[in-house]
Amino acid sequence: MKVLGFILPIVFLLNGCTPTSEYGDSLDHTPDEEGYYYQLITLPIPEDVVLEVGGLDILPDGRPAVSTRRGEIWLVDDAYGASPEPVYHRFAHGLHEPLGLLAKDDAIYATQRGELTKMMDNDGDEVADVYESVYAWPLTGNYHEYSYGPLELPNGNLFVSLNLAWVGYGASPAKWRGWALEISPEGEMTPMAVGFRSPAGIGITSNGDIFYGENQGDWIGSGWITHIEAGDFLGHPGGLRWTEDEQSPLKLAYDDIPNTGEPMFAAAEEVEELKLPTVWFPHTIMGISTSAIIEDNREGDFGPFHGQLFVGDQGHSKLMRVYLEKVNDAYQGANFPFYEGFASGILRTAWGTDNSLFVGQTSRGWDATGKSPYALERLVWTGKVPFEMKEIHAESDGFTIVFTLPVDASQAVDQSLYDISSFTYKYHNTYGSPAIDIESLDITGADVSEDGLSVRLTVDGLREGYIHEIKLRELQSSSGISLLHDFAFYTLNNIPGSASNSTGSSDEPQGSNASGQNSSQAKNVTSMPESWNGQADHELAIGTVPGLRFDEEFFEVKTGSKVQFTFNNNDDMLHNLVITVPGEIDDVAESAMGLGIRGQEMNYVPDSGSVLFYTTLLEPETKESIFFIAPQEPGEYPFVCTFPGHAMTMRGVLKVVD
Ligand SMILES: [Cu+2]
Repeated sequence: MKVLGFILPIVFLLNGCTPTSEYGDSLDHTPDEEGYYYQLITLPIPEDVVLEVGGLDILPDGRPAVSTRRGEIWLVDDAYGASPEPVYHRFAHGLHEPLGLLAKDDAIYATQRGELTKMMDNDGDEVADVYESVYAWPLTGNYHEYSYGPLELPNGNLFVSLNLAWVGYGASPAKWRGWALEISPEGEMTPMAVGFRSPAGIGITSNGDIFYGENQGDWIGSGWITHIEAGDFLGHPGGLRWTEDEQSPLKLAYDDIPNTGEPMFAAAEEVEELKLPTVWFPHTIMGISTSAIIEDNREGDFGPFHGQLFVGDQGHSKLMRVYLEKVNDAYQGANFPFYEGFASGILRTAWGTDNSLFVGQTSRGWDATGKSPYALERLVWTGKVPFEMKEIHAESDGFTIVFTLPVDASQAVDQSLYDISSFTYKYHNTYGSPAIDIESLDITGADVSEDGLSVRLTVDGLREGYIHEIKLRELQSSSGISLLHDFAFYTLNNIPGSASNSTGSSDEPQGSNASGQNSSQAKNVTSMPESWNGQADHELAIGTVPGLRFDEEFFEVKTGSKVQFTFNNNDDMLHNLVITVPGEIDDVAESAMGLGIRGQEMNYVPDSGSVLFYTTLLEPETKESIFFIAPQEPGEYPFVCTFPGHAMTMRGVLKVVD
């Protein structure tokens, strides 16, 4: 067995240089190139080894173990150093396209198409003697029935993910296609989650959180990574045919999934089990085929991104970087370009014992920008810190961008430096989706922190559920280095604070209304105007009763009188109360529905001249009083709750009389 420590000094001696400059190739690059910060080293592969990498892990002694699409497992000696001359040693063969590999407890596990297999070398010759079936699942022979894993879970069980078959669309002709399975070392299987299309990239963080990468296809508008939890439905309904099995953790049917082309977040409002992507990878911009996911747990020895994820792309032969944060108890975050120019299509990554990143590649069956048919490479940090957007944090009214180096504050305060727009994708059974519903946002502020490491952007028009593209122009660090990558995408599943925004505070925008009849009156005045001298002419009170109804459906007030109208939401769901122009109640309710994702932030009150007065959207067990002058025109003014689904029953009449 080769010991790493004996190899490196020889290399240094030959090169006549110090360890820090061993990877001296960054001198061939300028600071505006990725290669200045990270050096890519290609490991030679002998002609008689077809190393179409399907699985990759690092043995405790530091050697990479590689499974190949042709069914072999190779152990690689002498894989380190700046100019490695690796020696390949075949550990196993005859496997059925093993697309994942795990070294654990003196054994090597691999996921074949139809089986999780444990291999052991009992006689010490580093060739597998025992091939043990841990758990097997059926196959039909469809070419697209790829199987991935295993990951080791914190409880010691193993996690595998199974592609759908492809029959012109994603389908699950054999059991558990489109599912993730948890398998104990003793071979006990528990189906964990469903909704996968092509979950080739899976990774687990040091917290034990599992993420998978999805590829554009039917139901999948663009690539993404998603945090998987037991019982999730991840988005492709092909695997739902097996939810009737008694082991299934959820009961959801294909026909429960709306195939309307509405965005996924809209579908998720109907389908509780539907898990939204944690971070979208916009097609062609952030790759075209999401693959390997690995956490940077290198404590700074791979650069300034500890705790973030690196995500591979097979078709574009590149790595992206992901910053995650939790908002409303769910992960979301931003992705950034990281490094491109790998030799072939990236499928697998693993940390070397020297904190370099091994990258296993193949482009068979799926063309890649890297033109080698297969490759094994290492990415090594040169010790130089690139000027990058390191993190993006969502705020209630914008974003905070954290940089790796202090910014030039005189530039960074210029709002015109930033462009933000938001968009989403269609969720439907056709292949992929264009970006839809694209809107630019107005930047209203750019404040630089005292240390220069972050910029707080305030914007108008954040849209919950949407992907937000954040572009910068010409920004330099305080030391004059240009940004290495000047764009990122933030997946804004939740706007911080949005869950509590709707409780009835009185700081709603006031007075911007287009109602001809009451153009001088604000529509949501929640404290008594001073001119009333503490006295309303009418004090109306309303609550709710079961069956989606108000507890009073008729009130009478005098024209031009001072009205205090108190809505006590004593129900267990959200409601509002909207007073409308006669004859317009149905139009107002319909416009409220049309607000889509923006509805809640707008209290489901459309910006319409037909709305006279309204309460905000009230949480259960909260109340709000609104104050207004009754119309001068006698008539029957309907009121209604415009929360989606309530307008047909939650309505009443405010009669205005002379
Ligand atoms: Cu309601």
